[in-house]
Amino acid sequence: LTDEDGHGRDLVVGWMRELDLDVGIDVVGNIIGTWNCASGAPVMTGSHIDTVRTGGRFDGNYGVLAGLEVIQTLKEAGITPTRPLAVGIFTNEEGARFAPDMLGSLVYVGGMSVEEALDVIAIDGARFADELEKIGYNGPNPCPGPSPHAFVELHIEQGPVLESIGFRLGSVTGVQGISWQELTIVGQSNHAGTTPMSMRRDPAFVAARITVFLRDLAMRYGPPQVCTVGKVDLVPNLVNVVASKVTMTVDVRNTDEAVLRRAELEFAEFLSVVAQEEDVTISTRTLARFEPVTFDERVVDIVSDVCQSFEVPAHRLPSGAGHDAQMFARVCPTAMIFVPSIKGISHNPAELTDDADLSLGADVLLHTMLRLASTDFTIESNT
Ligand code: HGY
Ligand code: MN
Ligand code: MN
Repeated sequence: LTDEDGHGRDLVVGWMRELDLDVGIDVVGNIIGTWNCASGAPVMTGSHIDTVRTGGRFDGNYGVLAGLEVIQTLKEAGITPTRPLAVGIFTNEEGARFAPDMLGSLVYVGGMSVEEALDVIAIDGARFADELEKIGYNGPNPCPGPSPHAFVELHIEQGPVLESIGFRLGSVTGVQGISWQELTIVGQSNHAGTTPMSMRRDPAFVAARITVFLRDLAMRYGPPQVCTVGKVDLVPNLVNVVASKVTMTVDVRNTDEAVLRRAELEFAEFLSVVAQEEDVTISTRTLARFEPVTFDERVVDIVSDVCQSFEVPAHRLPSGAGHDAQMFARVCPTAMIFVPSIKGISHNPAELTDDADLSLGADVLLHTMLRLASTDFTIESNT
């Protein structure tokens, strides 16, 4: 919702209009471009064009641009799908400034109220609704939005799996559970030189113990358990002052909900012990909490079949990153297509994927969308 986000939105909306799509903008700024070439609920693809501040060019952008490329290619080839095709750009997928992540698609599917979303306060104190209005994307369309016939998202893997096993395509089976918390640790600021160690109530030390505990927990649990401390703000953040307060974030994820809950419980117990030992207070605030999602087997199979039709087998894997598709799985048959990330790097300007893989992924997206358009999901698959 920065000015740069607004400019990016204007640019992509311009491309949607060049494709003669019907462009709708909703109350939390989601943008849906629809090719109304037929009747019925659309097959929808799409992703996000917001990035983490230090993000790469492909995370999100790739899925949106490939969706537009699919429509342009079909139009130029004179092929009219049997259902409308839609490309969505979902607001605030990253959640790094306004939590939670996937906020736009979550509101779109009715998982968060519009009122609650509009009142979210950013890490820099800005209010969501005000920032959305500033860039002119507080649209008229209501949320929840209409459910698509099916949803498929094309995305870079953002991890090392496909590259490490030599696969060019991934047929994504689901998304792991996500638990984000903000911790506020309050101790006592003091003189760095005169205060004996035995008298300190040092939140910076507690933050370090928390970070070490989370690393140990992830190592003890083993893969796919991951824990990340991404943001630590000390007050007053001065060389010769023992900090009075630390605000930090904790990102804990696992594909298994029961294990994720166990990790959260163990962490909560540790916080109460360390608060007592170090004589500080620790308060927690949930920033995001999404259970693991399993995609519709029928759509996952269609993705795999389409990949096979290109004689490029797809590896089945869960997504370590959150995606807008995990929200659409709540309302319609949904799955994802992955292409490899070189060296598994993402949320980093060095993020990169080979051109050949990018275009192969877009080809798979095109044929998957056509297959979804001609699939009647009301008939229980007899397999
Ligand atoms: O945090 C995530 O997994 C996503 O990039 N929002
Ligand atoms: Mn993404
Ligand atoms: Mn991302």
